[in-house]
Amino acid sequence: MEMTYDYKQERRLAFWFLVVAFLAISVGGLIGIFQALEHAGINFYPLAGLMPYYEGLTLHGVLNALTWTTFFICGFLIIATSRALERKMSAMWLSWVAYAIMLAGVGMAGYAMLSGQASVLYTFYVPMRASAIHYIGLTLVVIGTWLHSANFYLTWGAWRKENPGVKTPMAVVGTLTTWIVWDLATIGVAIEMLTMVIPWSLGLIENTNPLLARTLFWYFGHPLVYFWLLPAYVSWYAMVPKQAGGKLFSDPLGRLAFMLFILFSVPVGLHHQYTDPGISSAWKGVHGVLTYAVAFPSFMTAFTLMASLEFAGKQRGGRGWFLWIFKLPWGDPSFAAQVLAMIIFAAGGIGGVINASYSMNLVVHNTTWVPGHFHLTVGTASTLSFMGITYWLLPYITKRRLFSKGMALAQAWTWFIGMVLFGRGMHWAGLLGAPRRVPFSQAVYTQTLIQDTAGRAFGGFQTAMALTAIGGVILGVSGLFFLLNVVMSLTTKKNSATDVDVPLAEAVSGPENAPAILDNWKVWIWAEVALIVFAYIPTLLTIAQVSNWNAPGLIIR
Ligand code: HAS
Repeated sequence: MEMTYDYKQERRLAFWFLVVAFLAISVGGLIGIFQALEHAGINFYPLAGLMPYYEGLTLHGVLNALTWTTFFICGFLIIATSRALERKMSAMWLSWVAYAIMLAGVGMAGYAMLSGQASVLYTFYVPMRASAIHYIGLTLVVIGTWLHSANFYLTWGAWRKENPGVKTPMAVVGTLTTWIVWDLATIGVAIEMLTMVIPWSLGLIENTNPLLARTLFWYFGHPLVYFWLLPAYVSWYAMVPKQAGGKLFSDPLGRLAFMLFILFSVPVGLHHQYTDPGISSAWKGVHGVLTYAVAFPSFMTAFTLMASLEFAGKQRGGRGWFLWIFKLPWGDPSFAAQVLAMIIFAAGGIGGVINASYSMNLVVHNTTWVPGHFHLTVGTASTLSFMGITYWLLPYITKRRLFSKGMALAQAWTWFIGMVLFGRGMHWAGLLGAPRRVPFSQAVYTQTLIQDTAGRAFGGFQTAMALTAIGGVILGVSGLFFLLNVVMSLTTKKNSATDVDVPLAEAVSGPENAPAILDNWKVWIWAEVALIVFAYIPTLLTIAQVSNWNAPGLIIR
């Protein structure tokens, strides 16, 4: 019965998840253009009678980094899983409840941000204070994702019973890894919200403990980045090789990479806190070493993907060391977007490895280098991949064909070019010492502190910022192509794309070659729990001794 299952329920829910994702990136992306221009001294905020800078920056981060990603991931993974397992999801009602809770949460946070009550940026560091509505809204989003993830575990459990001895398909290995990493990571932010931030914002407790809050946040915050990345890896491993016209080079290597993400994604958060007082350098060093460990599965991924692409290029008649690249299906926007995302990720990932160095981090921390890094990673490796996925996912879900392939291709390339310029500008300015999260055209601080020899404001990094702004505008054009294509696709004829399927790839070396331990989830999860306890408990005990709950609130406008 399963082969004929039409996935209608899953497609319907995925559609509604995607609607929220698209709305979020529309508003969040538009504000991004203002951010980029502002850095080059063209300040639209007062001109357009818009919101204050930090309100804009908060909306930009929460809508793009938190909302677009999370809602897209929830929608995409439900399709990837049900189709790869060739069965319906076990508890769709749970996912619908999750969706309703998440929607209410985003609505609350959106209201708080748009009414100027939550200009605390996407990391909501205390003692900056927002309305309780914001924190409760964000917490509801997380609770919703827990329920949604439960549906995946239940479905996989049921599938396993029906298919004893069969290895979990690659798309589902990646999906379960995503949820395991996420569910373990969100424990940190849930504790921060429920025991400190929400009671404080409601006036039930007077003070907060900023060091403890930051540590709990980054316990969550770094695995959060793998929550953004792993769904792109689901597509890169399980789908792109097929789109390329070939096969995945090695299924066992892919499985090993995902298992290593389970093991190492969480116990690395202190690399965001190298400059924080009250945490021992030794433990920061341990997290630094573990960060190099978590980069390792991405290096393996680079190797496996390159081999898979070469296999496909040669299958298509390509020859030589490099010429096969031109034989790849560059005319397919879904493929092009994702491979361009990979190329950018190679640079973004190396930037991450630089950040992870305890000594190099001191040069780049809190400079525009860091937003440069994360626009190459979450802003491209994930986002451009998700856009590429949209080009087959939307037709699959709606059965309406993509409005314009040409526009989609132009979108992929403009994103790539825009991000090369933007990323170059932000990294460069950061190396010159430009601080992040500062409105350059307004800040007295930067204008007096950093001047060029002629005494001009923010001297030294104008050229870098001009590049950033030009890149930002090109990204804006790309975003417009994307959204226009999505909206127009929704108006194309019903049933004009009934033949679109989820592109699931086979492997040259298949799952039968993978050792059983790579499908033994308990081992990896328990090993991760042990590593988390080892890497965090001593630091949390020290923080309990050296820091106090003594910081009242501070409201930013
Ligand atoms: Fe990061 C800060 C370290 C990956 C996101 N990171 C951030 C922040 C964000 C973020 C949002 O150690 C800022 C948070 C804030 O607001 O303060 N990051 C790393 C490391 C990695 C890494 C070691 N980051 C990511 C990913 C993100 C992300 C992924 C989002 C999705 N990051 C840091 C550190 C900081 C940090 C410090 C703190 C900085 C500070 O001081 O504040 C690694 O996981 C990266 C490994 C990746 C690679 C690349 C592999 C390449 C692949 C593509 C191959 C290409 C092919 C194409 C095959 C080694 C897989 C071939 C093409 C053909 C045509 C043939």
